[in-house]
This record gives sequence, structure tokens and C-alpha cells, in this order.
Amino acid sequence: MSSDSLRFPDRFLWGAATSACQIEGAWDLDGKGESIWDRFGHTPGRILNADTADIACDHYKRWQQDVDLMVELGLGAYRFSISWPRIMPNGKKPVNSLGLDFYDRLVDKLLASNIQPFPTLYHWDLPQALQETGGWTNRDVVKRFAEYAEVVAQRLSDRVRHWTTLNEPWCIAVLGHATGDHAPGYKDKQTAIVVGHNLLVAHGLACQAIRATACGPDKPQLGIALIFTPTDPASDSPKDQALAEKTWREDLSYFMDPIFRGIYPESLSKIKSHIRTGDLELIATQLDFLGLNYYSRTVLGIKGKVEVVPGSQYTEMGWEVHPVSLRKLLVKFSKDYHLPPIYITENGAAFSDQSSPDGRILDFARLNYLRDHLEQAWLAIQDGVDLRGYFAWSLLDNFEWAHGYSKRFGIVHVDFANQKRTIKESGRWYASVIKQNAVESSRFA
Ligand code: IFM
Repeated sequence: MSSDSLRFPDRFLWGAATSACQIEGAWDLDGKGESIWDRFGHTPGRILNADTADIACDHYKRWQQDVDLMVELGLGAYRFSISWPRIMPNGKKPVNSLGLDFYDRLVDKLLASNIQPFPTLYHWDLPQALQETGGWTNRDVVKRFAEYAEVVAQRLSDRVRHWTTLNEPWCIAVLGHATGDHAPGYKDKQTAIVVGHNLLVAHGLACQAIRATACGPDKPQLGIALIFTPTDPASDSPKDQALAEKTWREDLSYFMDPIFRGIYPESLSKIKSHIRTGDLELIATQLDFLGLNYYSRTVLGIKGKVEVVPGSQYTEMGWEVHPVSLRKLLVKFSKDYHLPPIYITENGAAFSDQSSPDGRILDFARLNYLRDHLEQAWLAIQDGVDLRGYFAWSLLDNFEWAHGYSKRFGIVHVDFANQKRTIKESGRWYASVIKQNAVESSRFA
């Protein structure tokens, strides 16, 4: 190792992440129920190129080969999500034991391979049957979610220690219910606010259910994964600065304030009429870790217009590559809130990859993205942030929601015509980082 390598703390957890709907396929196999994303994907016009998640990476059938890939990468942890409609096809009991068996086998193989399982209970694939009664807009869903959490914990908590309740409630509320880009495709801001609250109550109840049920040798570690896209001003004019500061404050506090302070920020005053006695205490239930998902920042100019920054690099998603904001976020949160340990539960980039004549996948833009963000994560640790691990998004190229298969985030390439997996150069590089527990500070061209 060279003298200018950035060494991470001992026991730093190196992982990669996926989600059920994005990789599993087998959308109606072994008793799985329909999810809102199955319905969305089968509705013409919702997803680019009329792609669906029906087959995705066929992980439901190829999971053993995928765990072997994780071993080859040297992962210490694997963050995946559990498909609620696979476990409870109608969103409530009875339980589909074949669904539970799938995750049971996966957890066993991960542990046998020295890879810590890091399941997320909800990564957007609500059972369609629950959507028929209002989905996340219907307060009843919170009880259903807690029952589901209990069923999964009963089966897996003897072996699973770290649990994430929800992935990115902001996306579920806003993209699913205000802009309509995601399933179920609602376009109503007020509905999104109600959904955000119901999600948080569901999170709190699920934490209680897991704590009451867990039967492992160690106390379960509970967390939630939140996505943050901080805002910077386009210029140093006082107007731009004030607007960016306001947006930063409102966006970042939307979920952080209720979870870590037990209050909603002023900007969400419309939520007040939906809060029931005990909700805020439930939402602010003590957590064992915070999962932070970071991809990019937003730059706002006159009248709140999103500006493109000259000279900046943008990913295929149109997201600016801005690693410094990751450190800024980590440091700011650690100062502003009383936080448990943090894991970066997602970070990565969509770029179109090149292949070399000898079959290698040359994705140096992704490699540099990961490298530069890890450097900022390392700096945040030097600043005193209690960062315990990092999960690259994503293990595999996969179904990128409304973008279908047009955007590739994987450190492993998937040829969707024949499901062949190839570890990309970024994946090989990441494996060497994991092996050395350190990042070299040189860049790749
Ligand atoms: O693919 C998604 C993931 O499901 C949630 N976080 C952001 C990723 C990239 O868009």
C-alpha cells in the first residue's frame, strides 16, 4: 500500500446494495403477489421502452451465483430488500412460506460466506392488494407493515442483526404520490404529505415489532435509509443564498426532525391535522443506526430554477457529480442532530459502460465516482463522524424504476439478453479497496 492511501477504521463494513423489485424477477412465481411496481410496469406508458421488472436480473433463480460474485468482490455485507408481496401476497396474513424460504436460504448462504445480511423491509414494492384500499394513503397500512415486519423477524432474526425499515421515504411520498413518476403514480402534494407521515408511523411500529420479536443472540440493530440531495446557491447573491439555505433546511429536516427530534419542521405544518396521539413518540423511537443514501446535489438559481453548473460532470441520470457534498452532509448532520452510528447505505452512479475487445467492462467514470466519494467519506471520519460502513449502489445493473434498464448503476455488468454477469473495472477496484481497507488517492483515466 502506498503512503498516500486513505486507511479506513478497523471493522469498517464494506458492502453493496440492491432491492428486490430491481433484481429478483420471478414477479409471479412461487405464490408471490402482485406489487404496485408490477402493476405500474404492466401499464402502458409508465416505464421507458415499456420495460418491466418481470425478469430483471433473474436473481430469484440465480441468487447462489450472485452470492458467489459477492464473495469474489470480498464484500463484508450485502444490503438487499425483502419483497412484501412475496411474503404476504395480499399484504396481510396468510404468509406464503415459499417466499420466506427464499430469504432464509439467501441469509444462510450469506452467513456461510462471511457476508453480513443487511435486509431492508420496504424498498417500494407495496402489495397491489393494499394499494386497492388506498396503499400508503390509508392509515391501516401501518398495522399491516408492522405485522409483516413481525413475520419476517420471526423467521430471520435468529441470524439477521441489522434491519432497515424503509428505503427513502422521500421518494415513496414525493415521486410516488406528488409527481407521479413512481408507482402508484399519484399527483397530489397533499396526499404525499399524508403518505410521508404514514410511512414514518409504520417505521416506528415496525421497529417496535422487530424489537419485541427478535430472537438472535445480540440486540437487533434498527435503522432507516434516507436519501438527501442538498441544495447549493447558483451564485453568491443574497437572494440565491437565502433560497438555497431555506431549501436545504426544509429538505433535510423533512424526515430527520421527526425521527431524531420528535417534531416536524415548520414547513410541514399541513401535517398537523393527521398526527394522532402517540405518533411523534413512535416516529422518534430510538434507532441504532442511520442509513444515508447520497448521489448528488441541486444548484438553485433565480426563482428556484435548477441550474447546470458549467464544468461539472453529470451522470446518465443528469445528476451532478459532487462528492464534497457527501462530507458536508455527514458533518452537518453529526453536528445538528444527536445521531446513532451512520452507514452510507447507497452511493453510486449511472454511466454507460464501454467494453474492451477482451470482454472487460471499462467503467472508469464510475470507478472515479466511487473513489472520490470514498475519499470524502474518509475525510468525514477524520472530522469525527461516526461512519461505520459503505454500500455501493448497486451490486448489479438492474431495473432502474421508470427508466427501465436504460441506466446502469452496477459494479457488476448484467447482459439482460442472457443474464451473463461480468465484474466491471469499478468492481475489481472496489474489491481491492475492501481487501486493503483503504483507498489509494490516485485517479483513473
Ligand atoms: O435505484 C435507486 C434505488 O432503488 C433507490 N435509491 C436511488 C437508486 C438510483 O436511482
